[in-house]
Amino acid sequence: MPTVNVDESMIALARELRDEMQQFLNEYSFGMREIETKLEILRDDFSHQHSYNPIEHLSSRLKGVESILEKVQRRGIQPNFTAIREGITDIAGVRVTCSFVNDAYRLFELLVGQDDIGLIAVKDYIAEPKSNGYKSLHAIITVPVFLPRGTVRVPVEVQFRTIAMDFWASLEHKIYYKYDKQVPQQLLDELREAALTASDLDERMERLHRQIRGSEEPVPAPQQMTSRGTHEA
Ligand code: 0O2
Repeated sequence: MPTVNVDESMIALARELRDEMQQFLNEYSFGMREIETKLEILRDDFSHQHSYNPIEHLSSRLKGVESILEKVQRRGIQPNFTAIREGITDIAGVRVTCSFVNDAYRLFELLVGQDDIGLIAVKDYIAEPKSNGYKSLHAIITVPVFLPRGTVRVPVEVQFRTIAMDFWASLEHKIYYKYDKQVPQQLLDELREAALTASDLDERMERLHRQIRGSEEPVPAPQQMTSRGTHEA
């Protein structure tokens, strides 16, 4: 095999870039873990205090490098860490799946109401679904991450949705990619109809749930709590 002359300085540069990229992604991963912990604490406290669990499922994902670069290109963002930090706010994502719409809103309020959380933007696709039928409540929030080199505020996209919305979105996502984003009109129409059926199911289930639990409010309104999380008289 012929020997290739490897430029040492190029290798050093590549290693530096790799380390910088790893540090960049680590910050998002730490922020994501902070948010997951906050949601787990809310869930566990409700389960203990009210024998009621408002969260059916919690999941999180870190955007892959390829997917970040695709968004950088699509949005015309400068390919440097500072510009990417400012321009892309869904590198860290947490999804909260609830049984009922009401719980999705309550958990959103309880999370963004916490002292160390900053609210950057909200997209309420539950109140205003997308034209394809997609529903979810999206919040871009920031959370402080305390590192030896200082504190960084990390943006995390949190999606709140019901089980029915989640079922619809995961199927729609699969169809979208199966047809390489060119979904036949008939399927699009059926998906829109299925989204309406899912919304109808959400309403019925919430009504039934209210009948069973009566006027009892399993998840307290956040304004009833002090900054230390204790209930005000
Ligand atoms: P993944 O794999 O879930 O992370 P963008 O579309 O990202 O350029 P923006 O404004 O950031 O623009 O998007 P938005 O509206 O806040 O939605 C971002 C995320 O919401 C998506 O992330 C999906 O998770 C979800 N989402 C939004 N619209 C739809 C939809 O029509 N169908 C489904 N199934 N999910 C949707 P990613 O990064 O696309 O994917």
